[in-house]
Amino acid sequence: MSDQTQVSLLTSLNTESQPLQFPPDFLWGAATSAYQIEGAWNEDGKGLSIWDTFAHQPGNIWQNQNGDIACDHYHRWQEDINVMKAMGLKAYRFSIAWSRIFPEGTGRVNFKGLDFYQRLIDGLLRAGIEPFVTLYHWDLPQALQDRGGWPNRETSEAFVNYADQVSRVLGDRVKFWITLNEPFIVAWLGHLIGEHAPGHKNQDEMLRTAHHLLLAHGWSAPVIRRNSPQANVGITLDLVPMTPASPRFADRYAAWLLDGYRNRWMLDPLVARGYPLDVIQFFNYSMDFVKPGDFEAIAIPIDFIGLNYYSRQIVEARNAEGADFTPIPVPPAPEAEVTEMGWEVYPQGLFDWLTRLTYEYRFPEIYITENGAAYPDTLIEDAIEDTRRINYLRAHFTQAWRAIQVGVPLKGYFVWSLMDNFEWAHGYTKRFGLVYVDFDTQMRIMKRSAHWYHQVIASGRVN
Ligand code: GCO
Repeated sequence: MSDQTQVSLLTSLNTESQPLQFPPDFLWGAATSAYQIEGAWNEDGKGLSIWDTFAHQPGNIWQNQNGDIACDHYHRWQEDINVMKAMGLKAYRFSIAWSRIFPEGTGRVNFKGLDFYQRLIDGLLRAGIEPFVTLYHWDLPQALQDRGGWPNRETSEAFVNYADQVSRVLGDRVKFWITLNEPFIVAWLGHLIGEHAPGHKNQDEMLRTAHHLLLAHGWSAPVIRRNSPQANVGITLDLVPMTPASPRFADRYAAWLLDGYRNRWMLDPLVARGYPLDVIQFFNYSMDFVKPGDFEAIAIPIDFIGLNYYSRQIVEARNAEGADFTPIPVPPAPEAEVTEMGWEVYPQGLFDWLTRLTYEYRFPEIYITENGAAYPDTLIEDAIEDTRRINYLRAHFTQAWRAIQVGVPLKGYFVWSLMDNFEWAHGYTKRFGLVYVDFDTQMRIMKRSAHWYHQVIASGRVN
């Protein structure tokens, strides 16, 4: 099918009348990350990560909660695989805690840490569940932070060393590798806003962090491929559609700038476009950290892009009349439907990103590596009737299906999250899980949405 035909299909699809049947080999899954579920923060030789440090500092997390125990997945992984089996998951995305493998960030390997992931991966494979491994989901070893963290270019080298060690040991069994999860969030929330570890507020650190993360990605991809012959290597980005608050030029331009700041800043270097010039000029960034050869390294072709999609952002210019185009985020309209995070439910944005990643950026394959919603679930007589989550997922699955119809190479979909967990600065207050976790007893209960998802997976059909 030509691009022309596909694009004209964009407008002619009538989703009402067709059964939403997904391809038989579509990888339906669910996702988690190490710090959010594992607990066992100081067991079996694990070193400290920046999230251990950050969460232990009073005032950073809601009610000073932390991930010391979290879902106790480190001890309950077998039970958790059983839950995945009960749900019929075909794939499971999780992350590896770098400081379990390298307690000091580099140097000595802690084999007990690696053993945990070997057991988990072997267990998944026995259950017929494809492991999707994320190497970095925000928990930098504290020892590397002490040496300057991501703003220090040597951290990218340390990451390559870590990726090398892990892919050597797990590379025979793991076919899907995600180098980084949401590098923009690490740079922005961690180094400019200070809401995430390490809690810094410095624009220069933000830019250096983003660059060194991308370098870590680009440098490690060939190493992973060497160690893991069947490897599919990708990177996961959180992408946000920017909607201008009005059709005025100023608002459209502000939305485009924010798209550059938040989305293109990560996407463009990956496809050999370098950093977006409009953003560099508008914010007057100093780019002295870019060295010869960096862009070539970052633009190494990837096998897939991972898309984390939750919501959109409405944007206006600070002063349209005065030609101050500084992008200002606008809250959702009062009548808009929002999740418990305050995020607008906007399924159309998923379709828009899937088509943009395909037709503008030309990524060969796409996985939705996170999509889901937090709602205040209540346990009533051993059941959780989370109808709103089902509606949220159904609406987004529908957009994914539409995208496949117009030629988007979407290969799989991971719901965030497998189970309720530690939602970063919000602690345990936001429940994203398909599975309910009682954090006092560690009991797991499949929510109604998990049963519904089971049906979707079994039939390959959304209804
Ligand atoms: C992210 C992280 C997750 C979050 C989820 C909900 O993508 O931000 O991967 O760890 O928990 O997105 O906020």
